[in-house]
Amino acid sequence: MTATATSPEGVPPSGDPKPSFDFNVYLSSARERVEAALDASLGPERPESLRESMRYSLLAGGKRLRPILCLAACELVGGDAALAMPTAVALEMIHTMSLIHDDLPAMDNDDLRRGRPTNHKVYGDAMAILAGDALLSRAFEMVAVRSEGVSPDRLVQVVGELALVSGAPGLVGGQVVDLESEAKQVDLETLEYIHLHKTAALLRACVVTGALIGGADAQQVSAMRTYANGIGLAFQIIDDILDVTASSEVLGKTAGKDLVADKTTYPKLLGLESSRSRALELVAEAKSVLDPWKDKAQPLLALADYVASRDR
Ligand code: GRG
Repeated sequence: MTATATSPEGVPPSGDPKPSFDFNVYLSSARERVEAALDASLGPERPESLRESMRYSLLAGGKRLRPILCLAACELVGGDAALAMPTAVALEMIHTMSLIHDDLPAMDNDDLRRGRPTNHKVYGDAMAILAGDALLSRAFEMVAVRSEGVSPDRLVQVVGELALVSGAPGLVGGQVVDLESEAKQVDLETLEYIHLHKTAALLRACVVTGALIGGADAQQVSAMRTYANGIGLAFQIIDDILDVTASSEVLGKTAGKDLVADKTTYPKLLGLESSRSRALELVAEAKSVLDPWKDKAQPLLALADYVASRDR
């Protein structure tokens, strides 16, 4: 046998077998770390009723896709995910506040979220608005005050990303166009505008901030933006599909709402099958920007597939 020969199992005698990546193990371990950090993230907010309302929604479960994307992007570029955890928590806080406000009677008027009654159903509209406000402020505190070991210039960039995504250029802008489009037939361009702002923008902020904290250069940050736009739109297409194909029980939120509200959705504009193909196409495009990272990209590659194949 020569020095370069492989064993019958195909493993080079000189090296260890390359450990195979197990996405389920990765996901449950990342979720566990995120849940612990979220649990520890709320300080002694007073009054107690505000704290209870904030905790009710923040710790209500959810897939935790956004914080996990942030941690994965940080590791992709060679950073220490622990340094990105306060930002990962901040992103989940922004996401949760947007869900609380989205569910309010003045917006989407929903009773069910993450398998439980919505925040305003339990605590009332005023408290739900205030809990959302407090979570948004706490998100910025997590980054600006509670991040250790990250250089101030990187943190300023992260704060900038969070400000952009939570304002008119991001979630709020998308929500406004969505509200203004109610009961109207909108074209694909408007639909994409809504989803790029309501959904993709926050996913983009997750990978961009994670990469920034991990020390990414401008080219790597730009790759993260492209990746997130693809998975963000795909995420929303799958959301639209699940709204018509899954039950409220499985989704943990009211199914069939788009049909009842006569909303324009991807399945309505393209049909179910073309919507599915479009989502797969977007995910494939998103994954292709990760090519330069080879095996290091396995978590983000698998997260992109997860977005396309999720059932809730
Ligand atoms: C941020 C200041 C500020 C205001 C928010 C209400 C609003 C303005 C925007 C609405 C944003 C919104 C609710 C977008 C929908 C995004 C979406 C598809 C949510 C579902 O995400 P999942 O499936 O949920 O990841 P889980 O529960 O798993 O976290």
